[in-house]
Amino acid sequence: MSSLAIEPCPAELSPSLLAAVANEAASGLTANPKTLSPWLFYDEAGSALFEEITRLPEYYLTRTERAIFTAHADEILEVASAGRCMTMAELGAGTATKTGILLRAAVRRQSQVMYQPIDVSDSCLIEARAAIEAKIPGVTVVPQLANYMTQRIAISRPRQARILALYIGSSIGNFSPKQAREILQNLRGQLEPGDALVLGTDLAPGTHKDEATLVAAYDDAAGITAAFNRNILTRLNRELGADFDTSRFAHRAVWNAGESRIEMHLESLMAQRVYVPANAGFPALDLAFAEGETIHTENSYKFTAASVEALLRDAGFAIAKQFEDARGLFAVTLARAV
Ligand code: AVJ
Repeated sequence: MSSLAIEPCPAELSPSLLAAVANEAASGLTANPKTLSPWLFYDEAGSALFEEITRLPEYYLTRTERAIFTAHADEILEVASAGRCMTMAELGAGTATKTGILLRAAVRRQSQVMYQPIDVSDSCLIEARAAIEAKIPGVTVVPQLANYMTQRIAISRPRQARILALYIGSSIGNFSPKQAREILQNLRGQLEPGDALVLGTDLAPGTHKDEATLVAAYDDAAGITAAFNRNILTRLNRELGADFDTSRFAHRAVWNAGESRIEMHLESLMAQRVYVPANAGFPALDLAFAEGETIHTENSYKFTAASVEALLRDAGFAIAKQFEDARGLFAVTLARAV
């Protein structure tokens, strides 16, 4: 398969990004329990580590979703378009290999397809446009710079086309159920009845999947996920001048059954202090860590067929079709705006 993988985007520490990072540190590290937002993972080094994660033997998510798309792309496009011309819009980028499978299926049905990736990173969007237009003739990329979590998105609809929205890669898993509902409601606001959504969700452990399989995906033997998690501290050292000793924090991946989520934490291996200088108007932080205290860095929510359906229903969608891999690890849901 020809690769559409997009190179990690170059680091661009604009004043607004510096302020956003300083804000996360000031609010998250003074909270109890301490937290940091998962978007902080994705600096240049972290984006490269995430690409590595997607190829790990334990991290079944990416390859399983890709296999579902490969097996069902034509059917997804057939059901979604219902005989009409369509345009595709995607929340979040960095998943261009998987999007490519659906885009190729779309250009088999109609010679020209408009693809609208929506992302917060300008450089990612520019690279995505170049890669896709070069590799998939017939696709016109119309990027949109927006944060789909905090801003209203605007999807354009050329000549009465149906919209097929993509929210794949288990990206929705980073958000609480309430935030997830808001994101899908925001998206639904741009759609008309009959438009479609492809939602990729990782599944909770149950009859088909054991907890160990799930936890291993977030705690791989090669230690890549541990490096990805610790990189958040390296980033704060570089961008804010903090003095974290990353060797004094251990990677932890924990299944929280009550909340149906994997949690990633960085556990302080000893009592220690960490200093973060003042940045962008945020005050300096003199932080105390107890031995065993953690920084909660990520939630990755896991679903059941029923919980996906309930989430979609609350946002104004009805399920058209649900696809799972043979091992019952991952679900791709095709829903229709009602
Ligand atoms: C990019 C949010 C889908 O939750 O599986 C991978 C991020 N974190 N390994 C996920 C992640 C640790 C990933 N998502």
